[in-house]
Amino acid sequence: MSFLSKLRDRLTRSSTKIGEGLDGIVDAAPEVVPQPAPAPSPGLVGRLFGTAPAAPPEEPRRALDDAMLEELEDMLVQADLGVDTALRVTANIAEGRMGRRVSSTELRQLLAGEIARIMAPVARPLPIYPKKPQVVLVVGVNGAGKTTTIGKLASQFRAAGKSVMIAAGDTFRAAAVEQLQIWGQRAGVPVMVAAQGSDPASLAFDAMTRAEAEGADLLMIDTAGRLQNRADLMEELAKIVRVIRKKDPTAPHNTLLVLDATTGQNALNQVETFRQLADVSGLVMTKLDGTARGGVLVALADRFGLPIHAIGVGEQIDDLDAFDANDFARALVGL
Ligand SMILES: Nc1nc2c(ncn2[C@@H]2O[C@H](COP(=O)(O)OP(=O)(O)OP(=O)(O)O)[C@@H](O)[C@H]2O)c(=O)[nH]1
Ligand SMILES: [Mg+2]
Repeated sequence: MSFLSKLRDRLTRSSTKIGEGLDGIVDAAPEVVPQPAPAPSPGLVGRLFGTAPAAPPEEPRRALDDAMLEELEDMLVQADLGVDTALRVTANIAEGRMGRRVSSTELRQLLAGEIARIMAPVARPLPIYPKKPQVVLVVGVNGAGKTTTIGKLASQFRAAGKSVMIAAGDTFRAAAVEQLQIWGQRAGVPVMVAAQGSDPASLAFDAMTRAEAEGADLLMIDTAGRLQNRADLMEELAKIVRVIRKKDPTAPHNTLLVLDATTGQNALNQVETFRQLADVSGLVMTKLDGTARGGVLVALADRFGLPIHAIGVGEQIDDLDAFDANDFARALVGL
C-alpha cells in the first residue's frame, strides 16, 4: 500500500470531517445547478468506435462570498487549525477569487494547496550529525507516545545501519522501564536502565559515558511524562539537560517533543512550555490514525515553524512515517 493511501486511510476521521464540511458549505448554495440527465449508455457502437464516455454530472458550485468564507473559517477552526491559521488560510483562498463559482473539489484543492504551503517548510526528517554519540532527548506529557516513538525510531535507525542505544530515563515507574526493554528487544537495541527512583539526570550522564565508550552513533533518552503545569517535574527536565551538557556542551543534539494529536489545541500550550525549558528542536506527532484532530499540525506549523520529523500512525513498530507536506494536506482534506 502506498504511503498516501495508508495515510489517507488512517486519517479518515480528519479528512471526513473537513471533506464533509466542504461539501456542506458548497451544497448550502442558494442556487443549485440542476444535474443533467444521465447520458445513455454508449452501447455496442459507442464501444466499438470508442465514443468518449459521458461527462460526469456537473458538481454543484457556489459563488465565493463573505458568507461562504465565514463558513469555511468556522469549519477550519472546528478542524483544529486554530483561529489565526484558519483566518490566514481563508484569506489566501479568497484572494482574487471573490465571486467565482467553485465546486467542493476545487475548494478541496485550494485548501490542500494552502495547507501544503504552510507544512512544506516543517516537513524535515530528524537531522543526523557526525557527532558520536548523537544524543536525542525525548520529552512530552504523560502518555503522548514517547516510549513507543523511541522504539519505532530505534528500529528505523538500526535498519539504516546505525548503532543505537536507549536510556530509560523514566526511573519512577518500574512498568516504564519494562515497556522500554520490550521495545529495545523488538528493535534489537540495548537499553540502559537505573535503579527505580534514582536520578534520571545521572542515568543520562552514565548512558552518555557508555554510549561514548561503545562508539554508539545514537543515544536516545526516554523521559517520564510530565504535565506542563508541574513545576517540579519541569525543573527535573531542565536538570537533565544541564547534566547532559556537562558531558557534552553540544548535547542534546535533538530534543524531540512528542505530541498526541488527539489532544487538539492543547498541543500548542505544550510546545510553548517545553520549548522554554528544553529548547525543543523538533516534533513527532503521534496517534494521527483514527483522530479527527489532525488539523492541529497546521496550527503548530503556522505558529512555531518547528520541524515535524515523523508522525505516528499506529501502535506497531513500523507505524512511524516521515512527514510529507503534500500527502498530509491532501489526506487531511479528503482528496
Ligand atoms: N494509535 C496509536 N497509538 C499510539 C501511537 N503512539 C503511541 N501510541 C499508544 O499510546 C499509548 C502511550 O504510549 P507510550 O509510548 O507509553 O507513551 P509515553 O509518552 O511514553 O507515556 P508515559 O511514559 O506514561 O508518559 C500506548 O498505548 C501506545 O501504544 C500512535 O501513533 N498511534
Ligand atoms: Mg513512556
